[in-house]
Amino acid sequence: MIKGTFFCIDAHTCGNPVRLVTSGHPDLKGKTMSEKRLDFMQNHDWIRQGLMFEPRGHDMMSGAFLYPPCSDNADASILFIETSGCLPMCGHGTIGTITAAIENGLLTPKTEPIDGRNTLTIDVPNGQLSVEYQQEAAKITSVKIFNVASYLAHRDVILDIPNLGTLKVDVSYGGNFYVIVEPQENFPGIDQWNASQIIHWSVIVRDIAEKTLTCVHPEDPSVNGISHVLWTGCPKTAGSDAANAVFYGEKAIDRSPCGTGTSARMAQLFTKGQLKLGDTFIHESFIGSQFIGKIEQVITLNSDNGDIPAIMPSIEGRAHVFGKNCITIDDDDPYTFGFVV
Ligand code: PYC
Repeated sequence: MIKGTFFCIDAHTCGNPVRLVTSGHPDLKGKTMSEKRLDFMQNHDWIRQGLMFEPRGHDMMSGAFLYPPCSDNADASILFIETSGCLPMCGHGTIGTITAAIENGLLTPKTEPIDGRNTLTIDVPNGQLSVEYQQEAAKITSVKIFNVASYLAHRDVILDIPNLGTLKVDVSYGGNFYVIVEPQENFPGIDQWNASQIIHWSVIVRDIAEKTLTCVHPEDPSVNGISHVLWTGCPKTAGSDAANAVFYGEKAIDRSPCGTGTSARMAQLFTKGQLKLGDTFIHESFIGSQFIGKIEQVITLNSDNGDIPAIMPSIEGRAHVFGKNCITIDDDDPYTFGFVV
């Protein structure tokens, strides 16, 4: 028997997939996207599993549902679904969702353009985003997200990694918590490692960092835990300031420069005095695609342990829609909820 039928628009942001699900939305309990995300994870996660994992998805698959706004001032809300779970925020996912939704008439801004800039306000599980986009005829040619406050959570932590040696890492928040590893004695840089090495060591580094360090968002404790590892190295695309390989889920390396990862990296570099207010930061992905990051504002976050210096970053990139599809999830299918090899 068919459990669910889902129309989807498939797109990619700088190479990383975004599957915008346009029908089959479960009714979610809660007033905020944070509460709705928890309800989805507790009661409807089979939809994510069925649509993201093989055979309907793959290791890197990532997607979203567009919901009506939760706040009075917002145009819409986004729930992110990924192989790694329901992220509180996803940068490449937002860029792809906005592009696919506007190009297909699923989202129209409430407000008129300001000074020629098209703007949107979007509720996401960990806060609210302002979004600006550029349009040429029917195509969205750029989406700029003003992301949530980002900050360095732990600095210069030594992790002992069996069979690799010690690594000095930082942990930074840009919508998700990232372990950031820069080139050093036991890590030569992403340009010297292949994808299998990055995936192999990421699983171990994330696990050890998660057991060693506490990461809880000061304003929303439901946002917690280290989900990603961001490895750095020499860029290869002209104009890039830095390069990364972002690991997520069990086997994925982000094909995009990763919006929340770029925000986390800018917060780390800002706190360590290597970027300042107003700086742009062109970040390159593992496949050489680019996002433009910028430090838009500097703020202070209040936590029980004192004030935390933080930045309000923006990330700009482009997505391309390449297909539409109707996916069914059937009880009789031996892989109703997908599988991970
Ligand atoms: O762009 O924020 C991002 C992201 C998170 C995981 C994959 N991409």
